[in-house]
Amino acid sequence: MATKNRENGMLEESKNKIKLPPLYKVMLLNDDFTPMDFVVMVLQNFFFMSQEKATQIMLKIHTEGVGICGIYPSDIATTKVQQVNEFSRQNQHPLMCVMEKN
Ligand code: NFA
Repeated sequence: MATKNRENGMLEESKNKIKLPPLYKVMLLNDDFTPMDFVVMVLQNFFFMSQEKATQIMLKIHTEGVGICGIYPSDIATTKVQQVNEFSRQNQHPLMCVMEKN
């Protein structure tokens, strides 16, 4: 609610509101060539998933075409996408990591 500041009469619309940063979904896309084990390794090493969780998400991507790896602020999401894509290219796999506003 807009209230008036006692000292200077300014409106204090946002004084007590906590501003949350915009969040981005970081996702992996399915392809026909990247080995399943490599995707599981990426999910464990870059997104800190257990073997079980990583396998579950990898199979979801494999069957549905896309899966969410995590949800992060812009700078962290951007870094994850760059690191995963660079790692995939270094290993000659076409795996694609993308981000999308949540
Ligand atoms: N579809 C890939 C295969 O059959 C596995 C895969 C899963 C690739 C998830 C990319 C993402 N080898």
